[in-house]
Amino acid sequence: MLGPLPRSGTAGPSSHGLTLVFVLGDQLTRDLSALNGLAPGDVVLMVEVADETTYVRHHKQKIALVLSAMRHFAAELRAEGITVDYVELDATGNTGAFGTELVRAVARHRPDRIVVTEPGEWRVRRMMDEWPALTGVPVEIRDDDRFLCSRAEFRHWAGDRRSYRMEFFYREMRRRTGILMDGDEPAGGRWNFDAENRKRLPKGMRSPPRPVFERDAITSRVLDLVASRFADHFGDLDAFDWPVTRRDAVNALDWFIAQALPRFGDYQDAMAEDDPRLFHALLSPSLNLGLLTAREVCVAAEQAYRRGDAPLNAAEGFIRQILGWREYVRGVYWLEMPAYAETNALEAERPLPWFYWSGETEMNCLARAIMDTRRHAYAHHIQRLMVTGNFALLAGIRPAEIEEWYLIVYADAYDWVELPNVHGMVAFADGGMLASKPYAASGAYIDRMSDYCGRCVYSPQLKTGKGACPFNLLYWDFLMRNRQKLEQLPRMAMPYRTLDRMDSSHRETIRSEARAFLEGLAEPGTKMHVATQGDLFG
Ligand code: FAD
Ligand code: DLZ
Ligand code: SF4
Repeated sequence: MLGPLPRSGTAGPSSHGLTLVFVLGDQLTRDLSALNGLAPGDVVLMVEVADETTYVRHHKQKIALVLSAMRHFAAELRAEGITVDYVELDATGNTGAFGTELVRAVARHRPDRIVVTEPGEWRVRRMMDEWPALTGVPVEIRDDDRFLCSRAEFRHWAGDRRSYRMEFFYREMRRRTGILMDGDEPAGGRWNFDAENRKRLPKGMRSPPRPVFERDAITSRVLDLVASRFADHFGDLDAFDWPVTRRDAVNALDWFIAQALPRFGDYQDAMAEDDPRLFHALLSPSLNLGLLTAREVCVAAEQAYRRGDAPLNAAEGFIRQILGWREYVRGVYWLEMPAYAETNALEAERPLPWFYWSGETEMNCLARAIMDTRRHAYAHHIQRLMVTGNFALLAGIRPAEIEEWYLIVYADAYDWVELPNVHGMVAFADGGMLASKPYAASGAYIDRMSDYCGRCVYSPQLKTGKGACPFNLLYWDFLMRNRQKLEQLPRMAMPYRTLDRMDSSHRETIRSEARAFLEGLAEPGTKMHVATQGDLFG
């Protein structure tokens, strides 16, 4: 059971002299713990720094989103009468790093103390340990209470387990929060509607038009800055259309609940070439920046169900993603880092193929998912997991390279959420700590869930030979290559039984065709060879 836990670091009105409250770019929440108890005369510091915009070469839209949302948040605080010291990226004297910007701000304001909310990432948490010595001022680090499960509560739930299962955690969270519960029982008598939530999109069905978020002067200035300063980063800017304020984000939530949630469950796993976003919420960037809270989003979905505006399989399927998966991966991240990122259980060592950047591959599903990503800094969960992720798993791509790709290309990507999803769910690099089996699938799965295969040069029906879908070859080859590590997993018994029923010459053909395909991925001089990103994405 998740037990009650003490909260540390929440403050009442300040009994200090001047406090410098440092708000990071993904902490744009008015009732952030660090902003709690702000006194007259206190100063909020926000800094745009080169280190954060380039520690990986983020998609242009991600940088624009974070900077525009930061500037809007600062303006909202100022409108309340709060003093905000805001350092723009191009400001004279900007040193480009959190620590040195804090030092400069301390010289400007001479605070008695610095208050900050713990960051989302391990990398930044380590930096914070250095700040007292660096600035000569005590630093109070407060809990991030925007999550429904605190780090300590997750640790308590995890106990001595060496592997965790989302389903059990999720049920505990339902009980503990009361979300979608009727007394002690799950609403509708069932915890899980996954079986109903795997429908293929019927021919002719299209998602409703999405709301458009007008670019104001702040966003336009940021887009110009990003276009000139980060021209060589991956991704297009022209389709930028993300909510940059809480008001926009609430409008996006309202639109989703009214227009898309009713069909979210049924078509949650479907993929459509001409309608890539389907009935998904596109709320992850707003949630991860702090423009929306996890609780309000779950409550809005529950209320739609209670009003009869959305079926239970939709509300449950959606709430499971946030109350379940989102909280779960964050819990695993903080419990297991930093060692978590170092494991490579399947000993995958192949470099990331070049087409992950260019989209130039004849595999239509991959080309579509990558081009959608490049245009929108977005792909939905099944594109990430079962197309780009599945290919990387089957091809044995080095986990660190896949992780970096995912951290770069999505507008919602932050280490705490990207890393467990990629390292654990996609690459199975943690050996099963986060998921009970690798999410590996052949072309048949992609064909069942999408319309990609109809426009592909390969055929999902062909298992070997000319025109055979590479996912088919790679799937069985992956099982053979990793037999020792995977066959003891209960959920892998069936695929291994099927493999064993194949005659040995067929298995040998698969092996040699898969080997040839994988060697082709690395051939220098082909479209697929791996190179540094250079200036190719302008
Ligand atoms: P919807 O499908 O509408 O889902 C609703 C919400 O549920 C999302 O907004 C998100 O907050 C949450 N959610 C759903 N699945 C997950 C999950 N597995 N983990 C955490 N939250 C989840 N999500 C991120 O926010 N940032 C990432 O960097 C990220 N990287 C991912 C990498 C891989 C390989 C995979 C398989 C998944 C990743 N996810 C990530 C989870 C998920 O794909 C995105 O949250 C989702 O696609 C966001 O789009 P949406 O808001 O339309 O989601
Ligand atoms: C992602 C990002 C970017 C691109 N730029 C900034 C920035 O200039 N200033 C800032 O405070 N935060 C930025 N961020 C978000 C941080 O990377 C994020 O706060 C840390 O990763 C901690 O989770
Ligand atoms: Fe992808 Fe294979 Fe279908 Fe082509 S045939 S779209 S490679 S799954």
